[in-house]
Amino acid sequence: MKQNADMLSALRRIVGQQHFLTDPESLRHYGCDRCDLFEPSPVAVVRPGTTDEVRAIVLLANEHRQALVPSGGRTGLSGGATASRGEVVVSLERMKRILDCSAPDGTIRCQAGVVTAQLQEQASRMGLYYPVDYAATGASQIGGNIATNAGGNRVIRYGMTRNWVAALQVVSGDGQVLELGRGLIKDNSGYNLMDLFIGSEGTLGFITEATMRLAPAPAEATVMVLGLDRLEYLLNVLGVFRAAVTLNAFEFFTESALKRVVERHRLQRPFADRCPVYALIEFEGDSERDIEAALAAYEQTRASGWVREGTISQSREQARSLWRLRDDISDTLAQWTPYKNDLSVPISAVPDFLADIEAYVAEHYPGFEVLSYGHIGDGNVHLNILKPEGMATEAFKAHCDQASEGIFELLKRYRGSISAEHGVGLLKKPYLRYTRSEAETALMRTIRKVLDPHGIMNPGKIFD
Ligand code: 2HG
Ligand code: ZN
Repeated sequence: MKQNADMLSALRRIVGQQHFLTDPESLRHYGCDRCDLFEPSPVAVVRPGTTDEVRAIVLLANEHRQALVPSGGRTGLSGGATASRGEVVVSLERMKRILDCSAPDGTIRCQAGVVTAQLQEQASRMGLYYPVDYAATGASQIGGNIATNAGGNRVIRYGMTRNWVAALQVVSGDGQVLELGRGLIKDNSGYNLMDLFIGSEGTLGFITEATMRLAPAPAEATVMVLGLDRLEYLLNVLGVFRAAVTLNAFEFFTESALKRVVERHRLQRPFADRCPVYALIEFEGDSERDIEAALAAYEQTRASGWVREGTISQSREQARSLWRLRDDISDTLAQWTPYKNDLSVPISAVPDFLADIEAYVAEHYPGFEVLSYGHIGDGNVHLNILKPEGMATEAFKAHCDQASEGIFELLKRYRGSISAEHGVGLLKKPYLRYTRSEAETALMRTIRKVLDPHGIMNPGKIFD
């Protein structure tokens, strides 16, 4: 007990009284991410202001074998930033300075606590573009984006966060400050250690600074929402549009998801017709020629019987409103404590996979409301199971955990992933074996041990 008290006072000295928090409200607030299925119970929260302070925290934690949970915007959905076992939460939110902008290199160097939207705004002030985009960019932080290799809405065009990281400064679990990558386009001088930290979910160390690459600013975008009768038609529609326009995004959602979003936010439906499935398409360009090409594609999908109805944005404002129908789904569903599956399969397998999932869900979730939506253009489906009213969270989770095994068996057949973009965290840890072999997990364990010999970095996340 004394040792614990000594450790806590030493932590307080490192960050200063003001940034050492133990009040119940802060412990709750910083103790979890957007996955509601685990109870937060950290012992303290610290908010370092410099890399040196982060390093001092790591050294102290090693000495006392104290578990640390790195904390960014906590918008994650797999419990990766949850502290449920007496950990110390280390929030990077004070480290939010943009350090350097280089137009010739097309990069921004910033601290880990910079909010994604702030990075996007800075890029646009430079006449450039940071393309990783999703509903939570107003709250998520760059360090967290990198630690979870965030994806989102425009992956079919721009790829995941990994593609945009040019260099990192990290404090590894054994307390070394490492500068990884030099921001060079070409650098074949040995193993890429930087890449190891991308998607490592805080298990190898703290990301304290990042140099992010930027893309050329794209032309204005146009958005369409189409109504379909069957999930299986989505891929046919994707094929037609991919050939006709430059796609930025190809998303889908079901009527059950749309209905809840429209009711909750009093949004306008895209058109009067209710269809079982909708596709949201964003393509680059808004010239007459671009629109003509998109409308020709639309006519083709209608003539083929794949699309019943559609609408197209005629202003930035309209494009934004259509995006809300998709982007507001996750937030809308939060009130039902959803159990989330974030699945991906090869694009070619999407139609068969969706049909199998539909049948599986009908059989194994009778009486549950199951909604699907996501980034179907890159093979990613977000399957959300809503908790029935009155059912205890534990019982609900247990049922879903059990039913998930069957979904993952299906996934395995398609060589898919149990976590497309949300990470493994606590939620998907029991299922890692469906995606990673024993040999791979053993190797990951060895790497973790080298960088974090005393197991202080986010223990219990990804694998034990
Ligand atoms: C999205 O695409 C996010 O909206 C959240 O990845 C997905 O809540 C979800 O299941
Ligand atoms: Zn998503």
